[in-house]
Amino acid sequence: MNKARAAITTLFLSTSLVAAFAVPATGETQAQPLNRVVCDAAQESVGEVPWRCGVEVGPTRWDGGGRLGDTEVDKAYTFLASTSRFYKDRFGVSLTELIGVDHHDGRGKAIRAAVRVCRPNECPQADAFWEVEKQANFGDGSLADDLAAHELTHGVIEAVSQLGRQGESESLREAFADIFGEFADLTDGSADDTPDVRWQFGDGLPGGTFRNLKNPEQFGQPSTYQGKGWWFGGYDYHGVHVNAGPAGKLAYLITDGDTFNGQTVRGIGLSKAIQLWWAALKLLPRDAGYRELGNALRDACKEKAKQRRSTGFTAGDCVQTATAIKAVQLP
Ligand SMILES: [Ca+2]
Ligand SMILES: [Ca+2]
Ligand SMILES: [Zn+2]
Repeated sequence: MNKARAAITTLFLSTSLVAAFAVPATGETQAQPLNRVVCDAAQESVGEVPWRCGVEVGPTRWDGGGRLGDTEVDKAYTFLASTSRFYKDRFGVSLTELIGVDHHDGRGKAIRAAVRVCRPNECPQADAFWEVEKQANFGDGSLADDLAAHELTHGVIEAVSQLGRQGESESLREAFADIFGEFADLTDGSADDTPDVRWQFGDGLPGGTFRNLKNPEQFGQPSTYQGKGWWFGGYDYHGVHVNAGPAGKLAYLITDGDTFNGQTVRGIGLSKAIQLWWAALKLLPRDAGYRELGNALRDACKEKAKQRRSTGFTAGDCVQTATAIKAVQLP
């Protein structure tokens, strides 16, 4: 008995020691203040050679210093803040702590971004991408609130989820990046948040909207699992984005509600939808696909409804969530 108790005490001690030094996977307890570093790639190719903002290339603007007045740099700087505010306000997560990196350049752990980024043989180019080296890269004309939040959310997904790097898992990475990108856009209070652009993705870009979560078909994405427009040709760059369609549609249905595919959904509203998708992201098992997404959303809702007083979720919200999942025909 004593022996067992001693063993348990030791276990507790070592667990708390580990807890004291480990960075929590979700970053929820971190209070790291916002710290940004933004660089101008000036149309250099990023991705093949080491190209770290703050190391190989000096920063243009950072928290506490630098030069104002470069439109692209200033936009990136602003969107790093608005996306950080979204994660802080909604989930208590410090984005700087969670996805920032310290290059020992004197700027500390910071969210890093580069603008006017080119790719080998593609210059100028209007794509944006997140690098595993923890840097958001924006091509010419790729700066909008939803797309910036999309790229930073790739870093978040890498940090808090078990989503894999192939098949439907890779599509769900794109889907969650779009969904949280649009959630951040819808709640950032920007002047362009009008009802007619709700759920449009890239609406703030010079090139305009290029995906629509409410109506994925508008840009050739399917609304239902393996439905019209589904890409059966493999999960290359094209396929992963196309097959993110049903998840975006699902986020729209759960949030706003609608009648679709013979099902009528009463939306649970933006605040609860944001919490639901966050909980589901963290619940997804390793290499999850669409079947696991449906399970995670249903399970997350049930858990929240159990704590109705603190979460505001009701059993009825979970019925609506299940109906929406049925509407997009998840397996
Ligand atoms: Ca917005
Ligand atoms: Ca948008
Ligand atoms: Zn993406």
